[in-house]
Amino acid sequence: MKKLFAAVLALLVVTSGAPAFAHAELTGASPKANVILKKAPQEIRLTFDDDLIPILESNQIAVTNSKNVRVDKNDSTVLGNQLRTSLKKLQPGKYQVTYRVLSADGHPIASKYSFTIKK
Ligand SMILES: [Cu+2]
Repeated sequence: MKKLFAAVLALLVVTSGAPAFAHAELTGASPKANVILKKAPQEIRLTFDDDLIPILESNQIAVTNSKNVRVDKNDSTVLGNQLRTSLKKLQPGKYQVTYRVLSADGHPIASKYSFTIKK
């Protein structure tokens, strides 16, 4: 009986120590990473495999041009597992998308990618 109790206790410790959920991963992006576009996009839309936690400004997309000037409208909004932001009128060139989100398991995730608008 003592042995069984110890085994149950050990199991509880192991399961509670492991994360209940894996953190959100990017499953889709519009525009996609490294694409060369003919037309300027009007927004950035990122999709994750899990919902984001919309607390204050924990979920943000920033888009910058080759001179490191922000070209997004700084209006990032969360809708379930999606994060979107509007863009100003973009000229041909290379742009960098930087994002930071708070996934459902409480972990912040940050990454970046770029896309190009053809002349
Ligand atoms: Cu996580």
